[in-house]
Amino acid sequence: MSAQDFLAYCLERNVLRFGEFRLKSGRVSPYFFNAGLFDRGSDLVRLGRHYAEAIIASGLEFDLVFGPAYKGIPLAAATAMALHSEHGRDLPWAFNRKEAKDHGEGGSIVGAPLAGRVLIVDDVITAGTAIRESVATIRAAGAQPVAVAIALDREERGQGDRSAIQEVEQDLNLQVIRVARLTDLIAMLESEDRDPSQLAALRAYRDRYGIAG
Ligand code: OMP
Repeated sequence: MSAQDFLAYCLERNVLRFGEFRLKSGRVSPYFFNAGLFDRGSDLVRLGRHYAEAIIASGLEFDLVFGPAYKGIPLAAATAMALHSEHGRDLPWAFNRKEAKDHGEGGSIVGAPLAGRVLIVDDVITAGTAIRESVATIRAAGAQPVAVAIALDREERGQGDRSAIQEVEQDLNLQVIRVARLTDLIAMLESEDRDPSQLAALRAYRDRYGIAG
């Protein structure tokens, strides 16, 4: 399963769309990746396999899979299942609540206790804001975030001049594992006979907000 197979599937399921979208960072993007539209059981099976394959290929050593609320939760569950069913790795997994519960079992972490080397599973990194929150949650629980696996690396600049991924790697000390990146999407559109205006808009956006090179 290649990055382009994954992106073709995202286009087919409308998870990846072209248009005009205002992002969390305030940037206005000609494309948007909406992982919430993986809304069938078969989507989760397939998605989990893509994440698990990228994670195993990276050679990362880790002890626990963590899904940040809300969108990361089903992604982490699907990934933990695929790590077991496809790769024989039966690992603990957990997620956080957005608001700590003050009754019943209490606390803000659900699932396995956070411990050891934690792999975060999330949807997209643009400027890197969301991932900072997850790192803080895991550290506060006394565990060590070591990597983040994402479906799409939009390959944009972060909060400063470096790429968002460089900021995450250098400032948060996290390895970044991605199923696909903007470069893969542009290459795929170039190889297909598609609407040239979509490709032009993607290139213009990359020139404005993308990483150098
Ligand atoms: P940063 O926090 O800027 O890295 O943006 C990542 C978050 O933006 C993701 O967790 C999503 O909530 C959202 N997002 C998408 O889901 N898909 C996109 O294509 C772009 C964004 C975004 O707003 O940048």
